[in-house]
Amino acid sequence: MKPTDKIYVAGHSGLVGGAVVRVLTSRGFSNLLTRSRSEVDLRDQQAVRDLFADEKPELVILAAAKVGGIKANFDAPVEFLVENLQIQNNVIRAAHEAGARKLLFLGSSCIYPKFAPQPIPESALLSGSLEPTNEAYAIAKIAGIKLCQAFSREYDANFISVMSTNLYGPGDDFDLETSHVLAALLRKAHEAKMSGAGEMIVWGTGTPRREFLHVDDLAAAVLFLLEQYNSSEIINVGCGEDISIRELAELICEVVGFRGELRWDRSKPDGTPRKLLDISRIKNLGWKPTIALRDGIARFYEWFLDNYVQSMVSLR
Ligand code: GFB
Repeated sequence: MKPTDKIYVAGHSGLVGGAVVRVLTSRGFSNLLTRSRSEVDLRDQQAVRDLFADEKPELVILAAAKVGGIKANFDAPVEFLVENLQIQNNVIRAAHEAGARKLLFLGSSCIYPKFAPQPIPESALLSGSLEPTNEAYAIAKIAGIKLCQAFSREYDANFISVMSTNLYGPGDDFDLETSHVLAALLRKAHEAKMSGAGEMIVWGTGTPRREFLHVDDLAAAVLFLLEQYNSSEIINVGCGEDISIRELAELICEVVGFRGELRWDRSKPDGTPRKLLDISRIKNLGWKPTIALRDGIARFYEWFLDNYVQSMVSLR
């Protein structure tokens, strides 16, 4: 890759796309192509075709997707399925038609079966039934993987698919209806501390286990794979360790400084019992995560105070 390569980051204003833009910029890539949703709606096939025909990016990072936590996924399966299929079908096809040299498609650990062996190897794909709470999103992402693989086989395209574990970090969603667990609990713990509440509500039973990767680590892995990985076989990216939701809630309370009780809302779903990725494939290539969970949460809390809390204050 050259610093002058034209790289289109689809979804640059999201959690992953934002981190990818930061890492590319910091490593000297100066020819980045980005478009906001109001400029180009990626669900619109003609708009996407026109963008690629006009701009002809050499490299494409497909980080645009409709995403959300367990509740958002469960409440809106139609939108999660249809919008993700539209976005990825449009972008992947247009990238091929416009002659992109390489495309990197971002998937998620929820593509694997609910009861996959742990840690989950890439070979577990399509070996069992999916977790129902995020089946629609998972089916869309599996279709994206298969489309990239089809382009590789039929047209010799260098389209790779990267499966990331649960992410957190700057640019995360803090809306309690749609967010993922880590951002939700950070906000809840902060608000409970500030209001002097005696307890904070956490969904489910606390027993599910999840693996959390700081989005800056994922972005570094994306750049690493863009430079080094040229296989149509999917590849996992995670931190290699998981933690129960109870342990996560306790850790967040400690970092934030909330000393009240946790109250479990068992009417909310637990989702899949465990989701830990086997990251030996990417480790063997020479990549490893650098941000430990406690440090990552502390950094993320600082970002939350400087950005999210500040923006709320200025709205008042
Ligand atoms: O992060 P999360 O929403 O999604 O929830 P998944 C993880 C676990 O945290 C579940 C529990 O067991 C939740 O019940 N949890 C506890 C909470 N308190 C909260 C809370 O306040 N908010 C939220 N959101 N969860 C998503 C998928 O699954 O993971 C997506 O739905 C995607 O498709 C994403 O794959 C990475 O880890 O269960």
